[in-house]
Amino acid sequence: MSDIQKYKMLIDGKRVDASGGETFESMNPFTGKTWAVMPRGTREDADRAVAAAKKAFTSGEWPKLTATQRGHLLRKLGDLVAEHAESLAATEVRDNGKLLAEMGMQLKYVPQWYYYFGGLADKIEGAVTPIDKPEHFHYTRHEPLGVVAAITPWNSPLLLAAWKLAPALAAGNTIVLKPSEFTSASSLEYAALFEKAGFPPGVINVVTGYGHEIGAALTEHPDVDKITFTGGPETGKRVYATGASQLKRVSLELGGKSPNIVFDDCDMDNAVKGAISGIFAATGQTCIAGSRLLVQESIHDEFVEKLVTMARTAKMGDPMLMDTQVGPVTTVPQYEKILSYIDIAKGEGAEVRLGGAKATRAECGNGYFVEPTVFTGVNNAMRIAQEEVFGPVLSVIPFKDEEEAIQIGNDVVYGLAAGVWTQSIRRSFIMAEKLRAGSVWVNTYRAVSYMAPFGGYKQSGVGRENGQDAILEYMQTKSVWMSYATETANPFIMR
Ligand code: TXE
Repeated sequence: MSDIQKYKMLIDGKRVDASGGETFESMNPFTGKTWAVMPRGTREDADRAVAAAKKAFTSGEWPKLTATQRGHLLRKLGDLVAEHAESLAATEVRDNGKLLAEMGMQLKYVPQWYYYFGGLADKIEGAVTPIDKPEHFHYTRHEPLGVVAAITPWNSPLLLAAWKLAPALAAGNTIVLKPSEFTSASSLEYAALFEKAGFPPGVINVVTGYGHEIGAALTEHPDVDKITFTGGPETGKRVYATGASQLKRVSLELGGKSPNIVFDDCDMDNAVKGAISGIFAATGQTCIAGSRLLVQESIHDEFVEKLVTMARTAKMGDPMLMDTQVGPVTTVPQYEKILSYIDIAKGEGAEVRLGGAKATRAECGNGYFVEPTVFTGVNNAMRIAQEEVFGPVLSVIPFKDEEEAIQIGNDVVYGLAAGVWTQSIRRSFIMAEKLRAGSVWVNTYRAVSYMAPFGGYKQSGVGRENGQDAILEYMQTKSVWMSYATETANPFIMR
């Protein structure tokens, strides 16, 4: 038990255990063994963290800082993330099973969120209105909301925390961050950087524990002004309903069943790579996974052949090795869910063209691995085409023409992303317009940036992250009226 790492939460600038003293274990999905224990935060801990965030919002140093000074702190945090990128990446690989090759890239990129929103902090300007009332002056102010509860999932903890923290802090809010119980370690290590960067105590708090315990307590807390949540659709709906009961601001980034659409006029080799990165990167555990591959009938068989040939070469194994291409599934429930969807697809009559089972390759050891799986003969009404699997499982669906591609592409409850592979400019514009998704990629897939607004249409979410849209999700507009009339008008008449 001695080499098991013990973590503490961060509340009001102090490293603390859970109030009840309880902990839970975190597993390394490659070894299948417990490697760390985390505090099992309680309702009381949620109260303490929210109280600290509220105090930091209303008194002390934070509310006195200018927007420019907040920007400096954010940029300092970005520098510190860059400095600690290697060790944070290693923690994420151990806790989450993400590939070191991907985490290295991701953590080099994460600082950009702090630099971008640090720069944006002092550029959110109100307006002077040419108001229609004589002898009145009117202007607007964009003000922070207050205490933000940021709830993150297990698939990309530090990246998704940055998507929330950077705009929320730039806007002047204070935060309680709760990472997923499956992958809390990196966020707790991250917490050490907040103090180093110079954020006053209580501005950013990090609590850990189960979603139905401390997660629910945060969303129900009357002093939480805004909830920003990334996670599964069912939990998202519950969080939305809880937020609605107190009319809190809520933004949600939920699942997807994104179509990756391949036309017969595409560059086929590029499209094959795009299809593979859409579904097998990050072991398919991404909300933007291109899990429905729509292929035009005229090239269907040739394309599937090329796709399967390339996907078959994917190297699985230890995520710490730089040449591993497909790592383990992060959690045991997720592993079971993926295998059960593979059975569902088989039961529905889909044909396994690749994989279709757990991976028993020697290099996968005792880890939770699923073979990269390709199903053909899928029609869009099947559950495998309608429901999010969140794993390396691709459903190939044939289509006749543009019109049918749009119809099938949009025929799901989700609308997070879509890909289009074509050499036609006309078709690119039409598809970009007609696909009901928050992000549309043409001849590329999985591109995201701190500059580009990201979010869902339909049941994929509410609100936008990234880009200039994101900061306004953490602000509210105040209308200020001033009169310079020498005499106040008739009080019984509305002006
Ligand atoms: O997510 P949850 P889970 C999808 C994916 C996956 C499914 C379930 O399909 O199979 O969701 O994953 C916290 N009040 N995505 O169970 O439950 C929880 O502690 C407040 C897509 O891991 O949504 C964690 O911090 N919070 C997704 C966070 O919510 C609660 C990424 C997400 O957990 C809570 C991950 C409650 N009642 C999974 N219950 C994406 N959009 O990328 C749980 N939580």
